[in-house]
Amino acid sequence: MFDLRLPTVTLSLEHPVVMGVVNVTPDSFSDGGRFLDHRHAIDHGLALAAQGAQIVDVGGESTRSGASPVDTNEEMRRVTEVIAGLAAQHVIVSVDTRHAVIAEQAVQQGASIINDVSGLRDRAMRQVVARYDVPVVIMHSPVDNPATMQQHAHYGDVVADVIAFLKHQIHLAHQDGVEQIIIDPGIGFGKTTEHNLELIRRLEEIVALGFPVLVGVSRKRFIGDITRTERPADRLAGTLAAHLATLDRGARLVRTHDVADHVQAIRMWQALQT
Ligand code: HH2
Repeated sequence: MFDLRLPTVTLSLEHPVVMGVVNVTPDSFSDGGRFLDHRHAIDHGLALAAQGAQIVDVGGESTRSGASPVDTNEEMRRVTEVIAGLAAQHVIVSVDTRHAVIAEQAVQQGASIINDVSGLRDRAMRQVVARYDVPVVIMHSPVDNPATMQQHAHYGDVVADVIAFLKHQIHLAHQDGVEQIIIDPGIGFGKTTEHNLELIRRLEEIVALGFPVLVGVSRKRFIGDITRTERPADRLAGTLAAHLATLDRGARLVRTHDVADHVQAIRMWQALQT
């Protein structure tokens, strides 16, 4: 059974864990601009925790394809106070960042998990994770900068390629002393609709690597494509169907904007497990 050893508590992954999303950005694809105000972002994070999010993921840079990169000072300004405010209320916070300086500052402010959508490519990031001994999410993306990722949606066998990447990054992480690793196939990151479906269909192959698996499909474009739903906020039903399929295949954590609905669906899903 997996447990995450966090600086203040141990988080069990025996039952599925819901990670709620707070994007402190003007341009995130589904909630951009809603939580730029720090007080508002903290209140939203507290509301997600009250709804049953066991982790609140705070990000200051949109990873949307084509999003403009954010200067690290600006990213720092966006997330620091929000992380500190949530941690002060005993919320377990992960920081969604590709930058070692932000990760370090975030951990000092009370974040207890680092969520790196560039898959720990940066050695400085691996060193921060090792130094503070916090769990890290290693997510697959074909390139470290999401701005250009859709130009790199080319794979032989997408599942095999994602597994090869994850294995390599796990190896580098271990070499640098990183101990607690969560892996993530990076749904929507440099992938077509068919790639995303294939990764979910064959998620067991990723689960078989032996690390807890996190999946985040929340409101993403491929759900819009499959269900013909244009507005991201209208994609909850499709999101839930996909997330429950990932739990069936062994995922331990799901990352979502819609926490209350996920908590309800997962309770039902759990009652049906034998
Ligand atoms: N997806 C997004 C951002 N961070 N982290 C992990 N580990 N896995 C994911 O699938 C993932 C992630 C993209 O979603 P969102 O935060 O809603 O949008 P944006 O990047 O535009 O802020």
